[in-house]
Amino acid sequence: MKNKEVADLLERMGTLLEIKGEVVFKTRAYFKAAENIANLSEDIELIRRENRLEEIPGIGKTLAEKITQYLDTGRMAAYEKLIEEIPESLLEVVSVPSIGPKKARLFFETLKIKSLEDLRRAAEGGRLQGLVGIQEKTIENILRGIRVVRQGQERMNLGTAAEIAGVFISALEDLPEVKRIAAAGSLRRGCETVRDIDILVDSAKPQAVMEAFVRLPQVKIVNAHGETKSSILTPENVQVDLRVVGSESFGAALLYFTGSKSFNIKLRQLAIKKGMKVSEYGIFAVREESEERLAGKTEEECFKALGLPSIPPELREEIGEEELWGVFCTGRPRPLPIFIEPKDIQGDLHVHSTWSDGHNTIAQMVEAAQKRGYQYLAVSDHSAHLKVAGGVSAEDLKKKKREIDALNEKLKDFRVLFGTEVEIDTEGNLDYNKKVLSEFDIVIASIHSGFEQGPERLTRRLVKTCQNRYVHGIAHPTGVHIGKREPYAFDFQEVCRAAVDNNVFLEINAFPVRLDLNSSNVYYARRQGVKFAINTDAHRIEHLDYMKFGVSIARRGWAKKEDVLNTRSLKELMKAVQKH
Ligand code: DGT
Ligand code: CA
Ligand code: ZN
Repeated sequence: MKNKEVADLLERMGTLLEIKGEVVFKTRAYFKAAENIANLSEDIELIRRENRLEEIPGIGKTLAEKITQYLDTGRMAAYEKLIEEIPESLLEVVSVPSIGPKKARLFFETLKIKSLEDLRRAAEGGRLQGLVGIQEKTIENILRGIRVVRQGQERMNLGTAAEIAGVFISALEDLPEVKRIAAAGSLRRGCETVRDIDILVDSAKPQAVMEAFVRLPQVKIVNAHGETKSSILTPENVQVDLRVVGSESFGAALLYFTGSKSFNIKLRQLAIKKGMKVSEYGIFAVREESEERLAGKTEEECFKALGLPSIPPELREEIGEEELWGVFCTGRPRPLPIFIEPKDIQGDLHVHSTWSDGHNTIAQMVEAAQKRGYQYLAVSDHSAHLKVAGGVSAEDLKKKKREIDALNEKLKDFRVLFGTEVEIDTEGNLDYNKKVLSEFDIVIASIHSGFEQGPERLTRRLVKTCQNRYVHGIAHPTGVHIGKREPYAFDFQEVCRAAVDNNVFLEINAFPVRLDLNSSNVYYARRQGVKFAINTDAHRIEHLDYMKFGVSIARRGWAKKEDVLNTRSLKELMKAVQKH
């Protein structure tokens, strides 16, 4: 399907036209068309073949012609003409958070800034000073923004990594030569971001596996093609490394290539103390004359040979390292706690519907939640003043409530919760009044503006929100947007304290560009007694699948089932969120 490709192209075109200074109704037409195409469930090439492009909302005759030309020839003349005038690399420049189309045009016209690198040089060289609307603080923000964008180019988010790895694994797992296949590295550990993808295969015929791998259609460039190791780049320039090992050492290799490096070092030190050796080939007992192989087939067997329980990949990190090795290195090793698992989740407390900026109706979201075995779903749409995200007016809330009541009458063993994601304003007040707030089953509050206020005011806003008697939880508490925006500056310790004191949960937002709280936040907050909810922030039914990423983050923060409120039954959940 070329839907995403076409949508991306129109989106880029809209942004470039904005930089050019086109009128709003024209640029908006491109964004709207891009959005509608991205949301199609049908293949756009099929629609084009049947001459139905103009039936897509927001697509008129001229746009339909442009899309047809692109689908038939792989090029769009209007786009190519536009980028002669407005260089494509300006898209990088506007991806910096503090830079909108107007600033990008200003920099381009006055200083010939065409790319991120041009911008960095100009900012560092003091050449932005004195331009209209540019203050010292703006320049600092720009430089910080450039660093975040660069990091985003180097490391993808966990969701993207899982998706790409999944494509390669499903393409290879059915080969007769492949006995076992698994992702290793930072992806297996569930890290928020991943630099490259490591895949491991158990096979007695490495060459056949290598051949199949480098010939996959998802391979753009083959950087290395060896007998047991190959490395390729995908069209998105993501590096995928594939290694093949024999059955007797698959477990040891998986252990080794899962890392982290720091965990591997600790493991080797422990082995040495016990007169053993760990390598990617196996676990060995070291004797004077020889080495005896103790384990290697499975990871479990390797851990056992070292006298350890199976340590979950998410724990093989510097986060919690002291706690982890403290458990094993004392005279009386304790068993590890039992950490939360995806199957423990009973519902999602933060999803959107067509009442705000969601793509699916409440009924569709509910059906999808039931398919996932949930007991409840809180439909937490944006509040009135978040206009960009179609916030629900107090008036419309009554209709939404009636819709939910009607659904609940029909549903068996499932409950739709009347929720909201209410805006915290710049002073820490909420977007709905007390009367409106008291109607909801679940109120989660979040910040979408005023990120630059500085730590004092931001902390005060969040603490005040925790103290609000109608608020049950804080959504995406740090505001991070992976590859786009750093967390806003605030005192996390103080907010944790306010959350505990006021019985407010902090969300682990599972949406892959958020993953907010992150693993370190969870590890810290849990030790302060904070309770969590893992929510997907789904804007369409498919997004409900992001739950697993949130669960990985929770596990990386050593969270147990008890720490996460949406592992509880509906009754227990409602009891747990009661405010005193
Ligand atoms: P990434 O790719 O930066 O997101 O993080 P990782 O952890 O996937 O790192 P990567 O891809 O360089 O290596 C995968 C694993 O292989 C790593 O976690 C541990 C193991 N490994 C690779 N090179 C070394 C090394 O030089 N020493 C040790 N002890 N382990 C290594
Ligand atoms: Ca890696
Ligand atoms: Zn949301």
